[in-house]
Amino acid sequence: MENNQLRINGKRLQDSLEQMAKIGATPNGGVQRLTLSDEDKAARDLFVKWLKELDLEIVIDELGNIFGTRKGKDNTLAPVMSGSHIDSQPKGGRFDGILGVMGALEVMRTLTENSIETQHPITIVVWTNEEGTRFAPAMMCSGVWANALDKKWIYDRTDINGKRFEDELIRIGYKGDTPAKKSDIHAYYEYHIEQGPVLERENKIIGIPKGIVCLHWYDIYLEGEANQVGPTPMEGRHDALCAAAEMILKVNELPNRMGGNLVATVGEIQNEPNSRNIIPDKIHFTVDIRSWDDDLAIKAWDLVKQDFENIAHGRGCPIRIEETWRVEHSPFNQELVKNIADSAKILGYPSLHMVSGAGHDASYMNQIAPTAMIFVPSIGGRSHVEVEKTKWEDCEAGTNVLLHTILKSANG
Ligand code: HGY
Ligand code: MN
Ligand code: MN
Repeated sequence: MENNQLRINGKRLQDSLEQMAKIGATPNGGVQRLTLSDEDKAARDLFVKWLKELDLEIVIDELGNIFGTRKGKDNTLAPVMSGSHIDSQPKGGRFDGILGVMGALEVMRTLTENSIETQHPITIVVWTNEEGTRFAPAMMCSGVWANALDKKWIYDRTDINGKRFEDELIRIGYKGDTPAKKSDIHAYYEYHIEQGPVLERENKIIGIPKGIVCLHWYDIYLEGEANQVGPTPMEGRHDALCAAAEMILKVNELPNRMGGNLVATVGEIQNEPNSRNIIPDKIHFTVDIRSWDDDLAIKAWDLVKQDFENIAHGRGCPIRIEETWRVEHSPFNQELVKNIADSAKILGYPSLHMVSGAGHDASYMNQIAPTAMIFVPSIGGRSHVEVEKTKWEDCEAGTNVLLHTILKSANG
């Protein structure tokens, strides 16, 4: 069969996604596969089993990144790489991350069953801890692999229960010996759900991001003065939760104040002692700021940081600020973007150029290799929720685009 007649097996893709969705399944149809949890391990074990069935050369590195390589005609050439992540948000969706992994696996299966040989080798990858929800920051292990984050710092990161990243990696048996060090990559393609409303609104099937926005993460700690809520007069209180409340609204007002293309969110908060009859005295909350314009995001942070200092001072609640993580915006490789657009056109799928508001491992891969992404629509624009859903025919369409785009790059 001519290569351009090739199509993936949509039923097999759906079946693999449905098997993965059973691992960490939540009551309302989502998944919870937090990084380095037992559910993450179970999904990794199943993925490795499927790699073995394809006779791929499997490598697990010291951060638990999993690589499966299919030989090419010339194995001195750098591989074409494709993949994403298996970990999910708490009560997350059944497509985020795993679609890109199952899509790349389906491409490997299709090439193998049709005995297609490619010039370059092809590598499928699962990156550890893309979400950054249990262990911050996000895109952690592609970040180390791309030499942008420090392994030691990552190993010592702890979750809310004080569990260390490295200890959890060892516990699930995925701390490999191979150094987590970048190697030469001919092209990196990541296939992912859009996680937003644009493709559905514009009635398109394939999204072709020109790149990913910058992501800036901060952690804020406030000290107040706990006391009995009854006898303590309102005057002179140091209520840490009220200080946080004022700060959180300042974050929400930021995009309007900056007048530019920027989003700002407080997603996580811990309040202690969290008892209805004690004035709160210990708060931690997170700030997430994103924009295509890195400077605008930094200006926004400088502005709201000043607000935080003023509010903390006014309420007598000392503040500690951690500038936890920043990854620059990532404009993708134009040639790879064109490859995707050409594949969508040949396959007859309507496509749309756009920007990714969600972060992906492609943010770091773009710093070290030619990189681009393929999106398919999220129904209702919903993601990071149990109702996250993409039509099976769109999953199939996106995987066919991935197949032909990889073939194009793998045959030079
Ligand atoms: O935060 C993000 O956009 C990604 O889900 N880690
Ligand atoms: Mn994702
Ligand atoms: Mn996600």
